[in-house]
Amino acid sequence: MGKPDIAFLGTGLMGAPMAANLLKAGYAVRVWNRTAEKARPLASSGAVICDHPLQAVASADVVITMVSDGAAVCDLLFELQVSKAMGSGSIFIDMSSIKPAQARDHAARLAGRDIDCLDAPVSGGTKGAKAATLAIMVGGAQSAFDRAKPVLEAMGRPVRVGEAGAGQLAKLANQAIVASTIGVVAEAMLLAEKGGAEPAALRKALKGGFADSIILQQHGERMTTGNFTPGGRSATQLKDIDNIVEEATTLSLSLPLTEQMQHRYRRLVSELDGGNCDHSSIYLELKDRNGLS
Ligand code: NA7
Repeated sequence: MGKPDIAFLGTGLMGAPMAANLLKAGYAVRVWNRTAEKARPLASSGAVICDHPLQAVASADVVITMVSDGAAVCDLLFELQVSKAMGSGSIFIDMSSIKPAQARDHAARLAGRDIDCLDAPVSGGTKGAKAATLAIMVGGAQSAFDRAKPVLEAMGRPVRVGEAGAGQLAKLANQAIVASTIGVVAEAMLLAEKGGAEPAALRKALKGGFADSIILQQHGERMTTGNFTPGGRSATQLKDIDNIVEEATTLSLSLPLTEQMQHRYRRLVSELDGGNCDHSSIYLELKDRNGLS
């Protein structure tokens, strides 16, 4: 069998480079985005730009969504009738970050339709999306994963972590680590800066040690240079933290570090106007709480 035809719905910060990598890997890709101008640049890479999601989905073997949240995915699937337009035997892959319960609900609603369903959220930001090195956490049947794996591998490194919803659960675990790590990297950078150490040299000195991480190197640099152009938006980080805390409550768990980061990201987004800044801008919230501009 040849390469499957792909419909890609949602070409925002992450979706656009992911769709570009599918095109680069030789897939035929039809794209749709709610705000049409964000999809248009993909035409030069060979994408067919569609005016309506159903136009993209009609003849697709694989439908991928990469939109803001569970409500947007649900709207596409069941209000705009994407699920009805999908053919028998096709695969639906939601790569958005949504609640595990929503992913399980979508899988259950598609189950009677002979459509394979995977939740496959990602980590790695726009850098990973462009480089096709995303961590892809997948929930769903093994057979569906096996079918979808070559497509996912064009965007990064897919690993199946369990049945429907497990990909989203893995993403919440990922975001708990990301949120708290960004928070503590911000504290380390501010401590060093205020105390008179050179921040770039500090990052170099810590490289390869126990405290080293992609977050220290990438987001630490952003904090030093003040570059908060979004790779991942603070508003998106807050959505994920809200979902972590909700899931933890369902599981009767208390997650104190995450709960503190929830409070701080909420403050950054609602009081300091940081929603559209990169999530490393929690550094600005830290400076603000220390009375530093
Ligand atoms: P962006 O750049 O904010 O992109 C969000 C995308 O979702 C963008 O294409 C939006 O279209 C689209 N969107 C939002 N709401 C809807 C509805 N209701 N219907 C259809 N499309 C919608 O975010 P990222 O690319 O960084 O993140 C995407 C996902 O990955 C998200 O789940 C993150 O948590 C991780 P627009 O261009 O605004 O018209």
